[in-house]
Amino acid sequence: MHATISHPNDLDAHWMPFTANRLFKSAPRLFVGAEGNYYLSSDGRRILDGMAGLWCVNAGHGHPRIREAIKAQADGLDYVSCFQMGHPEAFTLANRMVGMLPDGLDHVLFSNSGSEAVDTALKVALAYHRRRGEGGRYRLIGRARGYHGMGFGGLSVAGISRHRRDFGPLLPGTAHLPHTLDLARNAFSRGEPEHGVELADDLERLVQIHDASTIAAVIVEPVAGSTGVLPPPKGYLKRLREICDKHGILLIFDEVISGFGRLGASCAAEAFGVTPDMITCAKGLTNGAVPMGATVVGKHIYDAFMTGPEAAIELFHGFTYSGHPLACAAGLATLQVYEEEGLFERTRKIADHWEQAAHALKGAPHVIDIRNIGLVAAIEFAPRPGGPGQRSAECAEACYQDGVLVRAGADLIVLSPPLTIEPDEIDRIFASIRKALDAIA
Ligand code: PXG
Repeated sequence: MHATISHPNDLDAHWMPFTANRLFKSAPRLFVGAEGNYYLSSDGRRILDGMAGLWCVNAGHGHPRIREAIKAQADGLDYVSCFQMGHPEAFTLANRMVGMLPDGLDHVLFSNSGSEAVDTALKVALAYHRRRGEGGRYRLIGRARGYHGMGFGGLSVAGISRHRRDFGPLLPGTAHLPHTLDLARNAFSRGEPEHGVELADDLERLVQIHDASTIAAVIVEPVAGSTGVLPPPKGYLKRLREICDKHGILLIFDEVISGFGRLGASCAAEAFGVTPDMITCAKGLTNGAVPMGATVVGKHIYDAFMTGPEAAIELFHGFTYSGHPLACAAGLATLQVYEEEGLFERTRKIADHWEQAAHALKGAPHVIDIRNIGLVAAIEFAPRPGGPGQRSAECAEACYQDGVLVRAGADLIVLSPPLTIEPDEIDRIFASIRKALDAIA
């Protein structure tokens, strides 16, 4: 029998995700509270959250409106399936989302995470073509350095080798576009880089190799996030849209990070004026307070399924928790907060200060690139000879000791604070990074 009392210092049973478990458990970092732009650590310190949780707490932690909405929903209807029954909030939330997203994104399939939203989009793309008599379109195209979650579908179109290599051949019939990072031409760009629109033409190369009739969809993050913030080169997304249109290929924007305010708009599609056939979202949809993902599709896609006998299920897909009442309540309250507090507009305004503060790090030790757009930024370091990744890990640790939480990637510091961040807090984040860099070899 296992003991039924859990000891706070018994860390063994939880196999932590994306974590060096043994290292963490030898020196755990635990949080016990959060409010606004700050975490409270278990050693009693207030830590400025430079990551909005994990790119998700866009309205700040513990927002009273969202908290109350979740509580009220838990007091009312705890759970009902959305399979052949439902509850009002799922419909209301879908309507609100469609109302705030650009025209052409009209119907919402709910799920529980970005990974599920992505796998849903990929499956819908395949089924859509089949419904229309083009079942030969099975190929799914992603991009190098792409991150689309941890499901087999998303991983198959993703382009981060370390995430893929342990898991076998993944889905057959995928291909990848090149990534858009070009330090030689675009280092220290502010916002969208000047150079690289032609990288979208690689899709024509893939069409030449595979033939358009085998290609179902292209999926990209409009701004690649996890890999280290790669804003799209000017004109790139538009070019991708044109090539997809020319060949009847669906375009999917993975907006798990770029959706709901990060770019000062409802989504990247709005920010860049390019409408894909589907977007995937999660994270900021519920302010991270309850897990939820969503795949939003154009009317043309939905309509292609609304044929055949009325009594027939149109899409054999869904999850136990699709449209979960608590997630819907959190989502509704979150969207209301974004609107009432004008957070997307605020983001557009404060993004200038953010950009200046980020780029003021140019010239700091080891810094070889700074990239930013909306309220997101990455600072890239020259790797320490013989110790790749060490500088960013040491920098993030020093910032944490200084009371600022930033995310370290491979020789990168990645930042995406709550959209509620104040100018002096922005300054504090970058001052902390500067101080750390001055001390790092
Ligand atoms: N697509 C994108 C673009 C994402 O950024 C997912 C899909 C998957 O979402 P879920 O909810 O299944 O995790 C993501 C998630 C990081 C980091 O360190 C980023 C994510 C998740 C975990 C860590 O940047 N993004």
